[in-house]
Amino acid sequence: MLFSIRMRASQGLSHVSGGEGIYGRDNVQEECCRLLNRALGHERGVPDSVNISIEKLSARPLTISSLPVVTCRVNDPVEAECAVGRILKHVGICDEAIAKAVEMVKGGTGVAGALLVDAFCGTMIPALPVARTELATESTDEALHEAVAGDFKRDFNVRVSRFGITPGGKVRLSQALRDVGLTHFRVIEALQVASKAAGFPFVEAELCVSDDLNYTTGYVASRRLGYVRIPHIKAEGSPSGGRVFFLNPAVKLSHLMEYMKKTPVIIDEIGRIKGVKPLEEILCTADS
Ligand code: PML
Repeated sequence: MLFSIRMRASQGLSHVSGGEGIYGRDNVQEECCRLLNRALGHERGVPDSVNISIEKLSARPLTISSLPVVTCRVNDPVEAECAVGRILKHVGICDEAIAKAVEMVKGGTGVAGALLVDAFCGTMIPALPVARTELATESTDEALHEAVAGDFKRDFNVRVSRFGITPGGKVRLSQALRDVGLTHFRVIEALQVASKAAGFPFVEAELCVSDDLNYTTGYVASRRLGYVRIPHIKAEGSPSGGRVFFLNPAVKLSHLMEYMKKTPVIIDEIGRIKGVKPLEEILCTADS
């Protein structure tokens, strides 16, 4: 029997901390305590509200591999932004979409979920709650593509949910990450989100920057280049950040929402974990 556990902590209307995983019955209590401690000990202070939800999974999770991991060698935010642009362009994202995404994460998206951008023209795509998209037909799917006026924080973001890693996978992943000097819990958690998202064929790429003040490494993920970590993606002490999915415009949004929010996915096999590499090598490796 497996349970999906999700924690969300907020300060006023803003998301400040989150965490998620899939666990067996025996680990539910321990994981809830761990997530609660994370929320209460957050660097931005004690949150106004902490919600922990525990759901028994009725479907068996899809088993997937984690994306390969590499860290790009960059020295400062200017080089980091250049690397983000080069990587995204390399995997087929248009300049307008790259500029839009960079601008959004620099400003701080202020939402726990991912904003959606058309990978090939750069317009934002609204994401409506599953309850509304469950009724969507092929024709309303087209309508959902049209950018709507109004609160983009409500309408444009999708939170990836119901993902996890098997206990054996976690041991192997932690060891492989430790071997290249990576011990922060964020790497394991973000890799799970990125691997689940990359499993959806219409997600062309993802850009993610932590909104934590002192966590300055972000990533660009794609099936082609894997999970590319970008240090110095923002300045120390900056509250900005967020997550953007670059979508192939042929996507059916109802399918995307169903997969991201509802389909349980668990990592067992671990992709290759590489250390720090220069950008050119990361781009070349993908072509070979
Ligand atoms: C987050 O947890 O807010 C995103 C962190 C992304 C980077 C994790 C890493 O160091 O690989």
